[in-house]
Amino acid sequence: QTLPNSSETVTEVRVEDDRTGLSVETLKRAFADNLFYIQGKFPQIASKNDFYMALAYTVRDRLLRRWLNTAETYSRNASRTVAYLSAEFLMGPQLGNNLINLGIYDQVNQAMQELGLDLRELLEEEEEPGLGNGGLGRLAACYLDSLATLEIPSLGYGIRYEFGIFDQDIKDGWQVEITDKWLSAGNPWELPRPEWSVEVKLGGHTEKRADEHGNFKIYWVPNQVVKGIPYDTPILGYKTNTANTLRLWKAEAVESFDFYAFDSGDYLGAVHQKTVSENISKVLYPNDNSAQGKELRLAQQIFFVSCSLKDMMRIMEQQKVPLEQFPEKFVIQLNDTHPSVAIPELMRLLVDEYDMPWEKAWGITKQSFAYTNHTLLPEALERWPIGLFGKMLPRHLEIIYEINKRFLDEVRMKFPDDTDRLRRMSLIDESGERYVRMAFLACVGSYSINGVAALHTELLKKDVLHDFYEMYPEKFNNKTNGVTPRRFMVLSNPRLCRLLNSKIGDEWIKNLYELKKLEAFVEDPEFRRQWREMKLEIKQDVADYIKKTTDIDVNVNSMFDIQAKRFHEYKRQHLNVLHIITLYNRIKANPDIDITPRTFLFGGKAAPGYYIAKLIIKLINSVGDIVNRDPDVRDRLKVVFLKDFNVKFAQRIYPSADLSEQISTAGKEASGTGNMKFALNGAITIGTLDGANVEIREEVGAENFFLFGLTTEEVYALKKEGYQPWEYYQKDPELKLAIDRIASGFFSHGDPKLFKPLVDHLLGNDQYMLLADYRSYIDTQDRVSEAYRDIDRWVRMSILNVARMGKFSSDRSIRDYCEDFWKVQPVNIELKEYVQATA
Ligand code: C3B
Repeated sequence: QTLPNSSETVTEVRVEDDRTGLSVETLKRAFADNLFYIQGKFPQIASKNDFYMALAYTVRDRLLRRWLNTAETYSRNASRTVAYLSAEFLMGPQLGNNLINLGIYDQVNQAMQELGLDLRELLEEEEEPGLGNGGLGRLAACYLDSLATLEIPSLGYGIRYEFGIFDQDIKDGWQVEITDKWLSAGNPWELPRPEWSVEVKLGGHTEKRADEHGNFKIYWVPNQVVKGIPYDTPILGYKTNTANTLRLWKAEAVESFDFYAFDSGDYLGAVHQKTVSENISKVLYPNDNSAQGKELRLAQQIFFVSCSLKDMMRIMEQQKVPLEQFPEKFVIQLNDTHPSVAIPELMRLLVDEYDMPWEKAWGITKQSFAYTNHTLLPEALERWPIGLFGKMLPRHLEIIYEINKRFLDEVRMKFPDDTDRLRRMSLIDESGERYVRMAFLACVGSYSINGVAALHTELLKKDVLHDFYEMYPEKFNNKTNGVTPRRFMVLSNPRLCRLLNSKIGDEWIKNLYELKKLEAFVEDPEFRRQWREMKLEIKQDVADYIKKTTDIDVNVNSMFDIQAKRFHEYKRQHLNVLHIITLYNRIKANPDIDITPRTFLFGGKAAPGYYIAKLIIKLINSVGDIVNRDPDVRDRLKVVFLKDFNVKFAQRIYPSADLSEQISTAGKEASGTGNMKFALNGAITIGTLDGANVEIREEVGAENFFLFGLTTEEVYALKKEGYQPWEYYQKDPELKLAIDRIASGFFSHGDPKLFKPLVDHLLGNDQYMLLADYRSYIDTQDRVSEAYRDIDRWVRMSILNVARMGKFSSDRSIRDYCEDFWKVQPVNIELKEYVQATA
């Protein structure tokens, strides 16, 4: 093949069939080829990971045509694009999802079988990119899936952490953290794009100097410059030609360190500088729902935000879109406040680097950003101490002061003579040490502000952002979260899918409201029998897994009662434990008591610095040690803590649940998304009126949902009148006995000190009101036990839950975003047969 030598010359290169063909024969040949030429192995000595890699490359080859065509089409049309900025993308394993979305799962499964390999085992091999903590990061991943499926031009922008969320081990009942070296075996799904690297400035000071025309300008003199290198991962839509891009930035030193060595002679100093730069994308902060006011964290935020904005500007330049049209070309969605320094950074780029007048730049900025709030917890609302912020971002601090000055003028105009309002709304908190309030900055700089469930949005308007709601009511809107049925049903629950497809076809995968058609079969006893059998098979798989990993025997006819989510006091895993202890106490008081057998499964990580959360994990394991071994229990209760809950593991566990525990204190869980994944797989929820539970209950019907506990208003009212947890403890003998068991050292080899901090929290101020909700929870659990005994009734509830969950597809959420304020249209991608190489 000769290379074209002038712009008129066009060479057509036929893409080799081995790289695109989908027949089982071609897949086998391509797989063998990749094993040999990429992994460099004969099958006889190849490891499981070699086989996984060979298959991953075989699949990657088959999606590249979609990926390149998508990029080319967007570029040619200069399509309006959603830029989803997020510090976290909890993607989970890629291979299985790509097989599903390409529609080649069955062929590949057969090809592997014919080669004597087990596809499921190869899927297990993948080290998942755990670049997120929990709900917020996983939501971003679900949204990318839906954006691609709905053919919406979009880019995810984030950080390519070298170490993602830590792996969790359990030693002597305690959580132990292990660094997540997810890249060590190589990552076949990403392509580095070093030609699109950008530089980011940090630190230093600003100076006012005259430019070459004698005009005074502000110059930022940084003391550190780092390079951001983009790594692209394809995001396939389900059965469409669209393949969007997730672009993650890796930090490196600006020049190779030998450059510095030659330049300054300071070899070791130069190597040190390289390490400092690379540290920026080294590790994900492992906090969920709590802000870490660390310098490095702020460096991560400005790093990926600045890289991403410059990348958007590069794209505009390449597509010849004038900078003034930034808000027409891009809508930037801020996933919480983590990327909100994008607001002053865009101002800085426009004003300082493109010499735009302030008013014009501000007009562009406030039309470009939209902000999603994900939490009401005060400890999770980001605030940066002025000193730290100014040291890292001196120019951005000046810009924030200017934004604030103009904003407070606006407040004064709208609410004259209201100085307290000015103090409350200032972007700078001056009540003690001075802070930048990032949520307020996001509100001022965005044209849309949304919460993630109806109740959450109402509470934002009423409480945390009330002043901003009064100032800009038109900006506020709700976008209830959703989850992708591709990963959390099709991929994770093939048994359920087969059953659904046999009754209602497979339209539901793209239009989840189609599940409604299941209601027609709820009265069919044969269908209910099949449903029940399906659930049993799934539970058997999980029981085998539990046996293999923990050596605990569980009874598949017992109710699988599951709480899987990050550990946090507001999520109240310890309320669940109080229920377990209560059942245990009932058995101890009367060993022949007739109780519904249950298997309690827990999964989830605690932030490494969150002592009480880690103590709750220890408590679960300690209670399990006693309960699981006590002969009086006669295997009617089992308590299992499954370590290292992650996306891969979540996919395995959700389908097996009978009961889904969604028991947060009302008003604390913004939405929850695990609640949706469980219900979509046929679990019944026991839950409070919190987050999206409220809407799930509305959809599935109150009779198919176990509601308990105080409402948000009741929580507020009780707090106001002076909540006394001690009184509940004194009044309720079952509660008292449960807490006394913990306090006495019964679960800690007679050591009353071990769980004392936890007991003190509960009896002292009980911030999350476990004691107030205990009785209602226990009584409701008794109703759950009763309901489970009537298995036919339970199966009906399970079917109706699935049938009525259509609303909670992330496709619906994304459609709402698109129609309501993103104003972006789908772009159809045509697959071209040939790749054209032009000079
Ligand atoms: C979470 C919230 O805690 C969940 O209620 C919500 O469903 C998800 O976000 C997605 O919206 N969240 C989180 O995971 N991390 C934060 N820092 C804040 C909220």
